[in-house]
Amino acid sequence: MSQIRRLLVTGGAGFIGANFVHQTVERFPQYEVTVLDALTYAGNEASLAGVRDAITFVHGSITDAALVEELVGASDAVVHFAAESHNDNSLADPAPFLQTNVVGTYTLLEAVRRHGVRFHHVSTDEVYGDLELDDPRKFTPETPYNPSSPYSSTKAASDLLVRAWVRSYGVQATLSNCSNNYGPYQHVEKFIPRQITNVLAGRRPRLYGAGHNVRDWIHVDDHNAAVHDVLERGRAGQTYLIGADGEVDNRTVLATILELMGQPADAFDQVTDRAGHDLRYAIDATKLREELGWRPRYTEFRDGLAATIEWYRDHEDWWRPQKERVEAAYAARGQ
Ligand code: NAD
Ligand code: TDX
Repeated sequence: MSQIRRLLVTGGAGFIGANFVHQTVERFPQYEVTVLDALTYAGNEASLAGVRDAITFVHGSITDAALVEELVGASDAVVHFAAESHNDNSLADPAPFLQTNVVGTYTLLEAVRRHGVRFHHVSTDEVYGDLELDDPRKFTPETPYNPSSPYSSTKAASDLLVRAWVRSYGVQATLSNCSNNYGPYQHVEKFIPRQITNVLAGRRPRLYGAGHNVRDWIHVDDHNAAVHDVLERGRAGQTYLIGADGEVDNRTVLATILELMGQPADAFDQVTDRAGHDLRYAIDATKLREELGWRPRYTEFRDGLAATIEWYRDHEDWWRPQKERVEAAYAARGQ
């Protein structure tokens, strides 16, 4: 049984973090949850509506050492989601990615080191670079790091900081590297919500290049259930890869969205490809499954996607305020 009672969640107003807070309040009511979030363009307090009374919300940055010191000192464990998370933004301006992903993670590590607090670092499969379409291999915890973008290289840097703090200072940390998430509360800049809200707003969906790129989709609730498993039962210093065998190419994802939303199959535009666009990600989650007994609940991507479409249909008030600004920024880049 875990000794954790006071849980600090960084980035809890973002997509995965907010879903994590909802799941935690529901499944683990014994935790006292504090969220630390800077409420950047990607953070939205409305994503915590419904659980707001069950948690403490602190508006602030993980790069604020004094604030982090105080909050970590009052916690038994930290689950670290906060990041600049969008590849396209990192190509346009890498600076905030260095500050939040690298300096912010460093700031948290120094605080957990001083206070002897358990740390879980949430990361991405993108640290491993990409695979050829016909490569039979998937990413494993032993795959060498080879990140492509400013985003993924700063996430790789943050992972390496965590590993070094484990080895050099004995920090009690675990890491997880997950594949592409989908589900409620995902920002409209990301692929799936962008296309769903384009259709809902009467705009044409936008596919980068030929759309042959493959992502390994996992429902956000399955990701977060795995994070809880690692937090409760993972071994300190270990890396767990999280994925649900959900490889689908972008063209097929878009075709499924169009079909589920009653649109013609050709009702989309092909636009300028992403610079350095990773071709394929694929996760081997054997360690997570065998060591911690984790299993995904969303095994039919089409069903999860249909539920996600319904969520965006029902929550226009949540996504609409972001939509125009995001599309204007894409349009300026020819995307
Ligand atoms: P997101 O962009 O939706 O949310 C990020 C949150 O962090 C926002 O609420 C934002 O306000 C907050 N934040 C940003 N800078 C901050 C700072 N300096 N201090 C405090 N808060 C700050 O991101 P997401 O998609 O929910 O991703 C969460 C984490 O999961 C990230 O670490 C990301 O690398 C990782 N991850 C994401 C995916 C995915 O598919 N989205 C997959 C694997 C791993
Ligand atoms: O309009 C679009 N059209 C398009 O074809 C957008 C926004 C994306 N794409 C493509 C690019 C990718 O091949 O769709 C794929 C998915 O794109 P994103 O949603 O931007 O995700 P990705 O770059 O794969 O990264 C995501 O998964 C790993 C998250 O944003 C990261 O935070 C996470 O680490």
